[in-house]
Amino acid sequence: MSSSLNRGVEKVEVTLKWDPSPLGRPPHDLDIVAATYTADTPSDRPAYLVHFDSRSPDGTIILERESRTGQGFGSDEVMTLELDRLSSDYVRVVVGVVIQQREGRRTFGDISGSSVRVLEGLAELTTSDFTEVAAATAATIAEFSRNESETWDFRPSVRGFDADPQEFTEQMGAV
Ligand SMILES: [Ca+2]
Repeated sequence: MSSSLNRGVEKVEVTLKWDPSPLGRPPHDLDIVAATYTADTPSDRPAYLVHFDSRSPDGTIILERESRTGQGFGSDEVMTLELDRLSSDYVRVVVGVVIQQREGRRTFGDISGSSVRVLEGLAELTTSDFTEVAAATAATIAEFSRNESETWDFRPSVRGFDADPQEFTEQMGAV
């Protein structure tokens, strides 16, 4: 995991892909979500969120690519997190994936071909194909926390939630 010795995790990329829904069916829309926390932030109220319609105020966490359908080649959604540039006020970042529930309840088991990867450079920090959370509608994937030496620790954290996107953003800090 931490081959980087004391350097800590500096810049990571989260990539997500999934297969489009079958022809004639409502689209499947998955979203990468990042929640940031300060030392004072309660875990149910992130300092700020980054997802398809919300940006980080300082540009350190960016959703580079988004999809509402899963169509196309390669990664459907990509988020970059420059943890080493994050203001020292922020001590924790949780990243997850949530399925939009506009067309009725969808779980990871309903979405084919879905997978998420967390990379630092070419090194894969964690990956999941969501089979362990097949009954969930959202899942946390990774947690980053600032340690005493002011660098960032990484912890894989695949945990399923039965929550819509709004509820998930209020619950994901509890991992
Ligand atoms: Ca999306």
